[in-house]
Formats: sequence, C-alpha cells, structure tokens
Amino acid sequence: MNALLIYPESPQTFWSLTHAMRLISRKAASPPLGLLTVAAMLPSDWNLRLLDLNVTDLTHTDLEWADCALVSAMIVQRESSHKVIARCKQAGLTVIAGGPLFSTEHEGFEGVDHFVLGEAEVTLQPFLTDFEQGRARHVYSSDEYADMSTSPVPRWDLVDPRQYASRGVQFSRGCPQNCDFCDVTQLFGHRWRTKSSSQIVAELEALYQFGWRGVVPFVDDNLIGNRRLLKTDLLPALIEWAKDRRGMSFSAQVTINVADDEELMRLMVEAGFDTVFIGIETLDDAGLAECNKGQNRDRDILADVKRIQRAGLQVQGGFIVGFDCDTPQVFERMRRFIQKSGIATAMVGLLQAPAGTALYKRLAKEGRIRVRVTGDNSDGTTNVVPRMGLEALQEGYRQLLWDIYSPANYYKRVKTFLREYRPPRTGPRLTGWHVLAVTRSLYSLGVTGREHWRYPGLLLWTLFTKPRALPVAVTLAIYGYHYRKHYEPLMGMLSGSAHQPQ
Ligand code: B12
Repeated sequence: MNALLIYPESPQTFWSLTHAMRLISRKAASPPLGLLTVAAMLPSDWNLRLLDLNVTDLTHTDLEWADCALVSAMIVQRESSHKVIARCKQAGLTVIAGGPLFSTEHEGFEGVDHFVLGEAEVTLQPFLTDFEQGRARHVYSSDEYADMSTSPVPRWDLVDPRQYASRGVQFSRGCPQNCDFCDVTQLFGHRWRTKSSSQIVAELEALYQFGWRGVVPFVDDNLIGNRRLLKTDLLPALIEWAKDRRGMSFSAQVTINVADDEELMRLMVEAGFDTVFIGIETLDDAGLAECNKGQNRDRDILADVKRIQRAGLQVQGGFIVGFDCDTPQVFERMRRFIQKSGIATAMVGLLQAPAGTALYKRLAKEGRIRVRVTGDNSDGTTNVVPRMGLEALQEGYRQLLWDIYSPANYYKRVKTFLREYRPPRTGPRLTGWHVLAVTRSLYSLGVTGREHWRYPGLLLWTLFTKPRALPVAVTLAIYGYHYRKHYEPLMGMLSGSAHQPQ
C-alpha cells in the first residue's frame, strides 16, 4: 500500500510565525505531530510519504504513486482540506481522515471514504483490520480515551529536516479544567493521561539521533497537570538525559499555579525549559467566573508572571476580549497589564465559541451564535453576538492590538521582561541559527521595517546589560516582527485614527 500523509495548508495565524520563518529560512513552525504518530501505527509494509502542504506541494506524481491518502487537520484548515480531499478523490485514492477538524465536525466533508476519529491509538487498529478485509465502515469513533503507554515514537524519519523551526513531543493528554470556550476536553477528555518518562526520553533520543538541536515544545495542554509526577519522575529523567546531550530547549503550556512552586520551576529550568505559555484570558474576576476559569481567580497574576520570569522562564500569554461582562474599560486594563507584565508574546483574541463547547451550548440557547468559527482565534472574527456590540468590540480590539504591537511598546515590553528575567546558566546559547537570523533580520527589521533603530538598539542594550539573554532578545525581536505583521491587517482598519503606532 502506498500512502500519502497529507497536512493541508494553514492560513497565516498568530502561531504560524510565517513572517519569522522567512527570516530564519524555514517554512513552518513545526511538523504535524499527529500524522507522524499515526504513521508509526500503520503496518510496516506500507510505503509512506509525508506531504505537509505548508512546506511542499501535492504533485501529480504523488497522486499517481499513491493508493490512499490519510488527511489530518485543524478547523483552521477546513477550506484547504476540502480542496485536498477533492483532488485525492478525483485521482481515485481512498481518502481516510482524522484529527481535530474531523473529530469535531466530520459531517459535510464529501469525498472522505473513512473517518477515523478521536485518538488513533484507539480507533486506527479496528479500522485497519476491517480495511485489510475489504469491509471498512464510513466512521470509526470511540468514547474511550487512549492509554498513552501505547503511543509510539513518531516517525521523524519522514520529516524533511530543513523545513521546520521546531519538533514537538507530547507527554500528556486531557485536561481536568472546564474553561467553557475550549474544545480540548471535547477532543481528549478531562482525565489527565500520560506517557511514561522513558517513552519521552526515547522520543527525545530519536530526535537527537536524527540530528535535531533546537526548540522542542511539549505540546501538552497543561504539562503540570500532576506536579508531583513532574518533580519526581519526568523532570529528573529529562535532567539525567540532557547531561551529555546539549542543544535542546523546551517550552510548555502550563497553568498559572506554576508560580506557586519554586522547586517545580527550578527543576523545569534545570531540565532545559525556557518558555511557558499561560492562558491568562482576562484580568477581570467576573470574566474568569463567567468562563469557569477558577484556577486564575483570587491571584495576583502580575506578581505570578514576574516570579516565573525571575525563575528563568519566559512567559507567553493568551488573552480574550468579548466576555459578556466586558465593558469598554477592558481594553485599557488589558493594555496596561500586558505592558507591565513584560509578556512580549501576547496572543489576544476575540471570544469564539467552537461547536460542542459549553460556551457554544449556552450561546446557542440564547440565540447568540451567528456563524461557524473560523478556527483561528486571533483573526479578528467571532461567531458570537457579543453583549458589548460587535462594532464596539472590534474597535476596542483593534485599538488594543495597535497599542501593544506598535514597535515602541513591543520593544519596551521586551526590555521589561529582560530586566526581570534571570537567564539560566544552561540556557540557550548563541548559535548559527541566531547569527543567520540576525544577519537576515537586520535588513527586514532594522532598515525596511517599522522597528528601525529599536532592533539594533535592543541587541546592543542586551549585550551590555544581560549578555546571556542575547539569544532570547534576538528571538523575541524576530517573533515580534511576525506578530505585528500578522495583526497589521486588523490594525490597518484603524487607519485614519489619531492613534498612529511609533
Ligand atoms: C502543537 C499545536 C500547535 C502547533 C503545531 C501544529 C502542527 N503543525 O502540528 C502550532 C503552535 C503551530 C499550532 C498552531 C495553531 N493551533 Co494548535 N495545537 C497544538 C496542540 C497544543 C497539540 C497538537 C499536537 O501536536 N498534538 C499531539 C498529536 C499526537 O495529537 P493530535 O494531533 O491530536 O493527533 C492525534 C489524534 O488527533 C489523531 N489524528 C490526528 N491526525 C490524524 C489523521 C488520521 C488519518 C487519523 C486516523 C488520526 C489522526 O491521532 C493522533 C494520535 O492520537 C493542540 C492541542 C491538543 N491538545 O491537541 C492545539 C490545537 C490543535 N490547535 C488549535 C488551534 C486553534 C491552533 C491555531 C489556529 C492557533 C492560532 N490562533 O494561531 C494555529 C493554527 C495552525 C497554524 N499553523 O497556524 C486547536 C484546534 C481546534 C480544532 N478543533 O481544530 C487545538 C485543538 C487547541 C485548542 N483547543 O484550541 N498548534
């Protein structure tokens, strides 16, 4: 069996880092880990080709070679998925689809022969058995969640090593929280399930043996779901493994209570973590209550962020505007917080309600769902009728983006962070990547970009005040360029406003 593993094209989003990729000669942020994991579960006599359409094309030769196509996608790839499926079907291939897009909305996809929904560890084998016997059904799904000890090492050999800026690993799935706008629990359930630390070490070792040196995001929805397990098992294993293997740095998504545990943060930094993404969402207690984000309530979030930064971890933050309780003051409050916190990577989106979430159900009952979600929570659209009024919400949002991503404010924020940040001794070193990035970006940012002198200024300032943070400063400047370019079409709608970015 000749099989194509296809990952359809994504539009540019906040996390696609498209504009930054150009500067570092990469095409995409990371390879599709779901498809690579599925690849490792397919029969060993199948011939496989990975086609991530964000880095390569689907050609006639590929279509002629293949018997079947396995397609994986997120909601944001909905349109491109339709096109890919139609092309494969036209070429006479058997089309098999799975992953978050199809698991949340498989109806409406014509041309797919077999939907294999949910986690492949559970649904793929029953499908394969039937497929081999020529009696495969149209839909395979399950109410069960996978035992992650059965999850194989992803097939890194299928990846073109020059195309991507990072390689992901996944320790856990499932989330015990109930944030009403999030569809992760719908996809992976509430029970926090993990691989063993030796599985993770084997995955890292595989990456290392394939020559990967660089960023490895842990793609878990909350890596610190069980702090004790992390402190006694995973982190010591990573520390031991990394002793004679240099050159990898880790990032993770965590909850804000990481700030309560000095030992946990110390071990994370020792293991090589340098960045954490935290869903802060809103600074307003009523907003947190509304979306059921209890874990963020009754805390001094600003102090938490500073504590995490001092421990040696850069904090990235997710923010939402458009809660029912939000008033026009919400934008200014968020702007002040983001600036003071030194959170350079602030992903601010409008509240959206993906189908199947508790938020969707509530708003549907109230008659406040307008359309389907685009799947990109940072594209300035929303599928809900906001209490504040759509126009007021979008105008406040654009103004907020305009403020926080003006080069003047962005660079101020990076410096606020770097002043607080204690770069670990074992932290990222200046590598060929950074030298290439600086060389290329000096022209795009320092000459033609609106950043101008601020960029070389930041590099010099960091060199003299905190030389060990230089790699972080370079990365933040380059990523900041993407964030600004990404949000610019939204901010552009404000042109003519008295408020011009510096
Ligand atoms: C890592 C990650 C990313 C990375 C890398 C994406 C990539 N190239 O793979 C980055 C940071 C680039 C990213 C970006 C975005 N992401 Co993202 N991302 C994730 C995250 C945290 C982990 C995904 C992952 O690698 N999981 C590990 C693998 C092993 O699991 P998996 O992909 O789910 O695959 C399993 C099953 O789904 C299934 N499966 C998957 N594919 C297939 C195919 C077949 C044929 C079969 C049979 C089975 C199957 O089997 C696999 C093994 O069990 C998830 C959250 C989550 N918990 O999944 C969000 C998530 C997938 N992302 C999401 C979103 C919204 C985005 C963005 C739009 C955010 C933004 N505004 O910028 C962008 C869009 C993409 C882009 N290029 O810009 C949503 C998608 C919601 C949906 N229902 O579609 C999720 C679920 C998070 C959430 N709830 O908000 N993302």
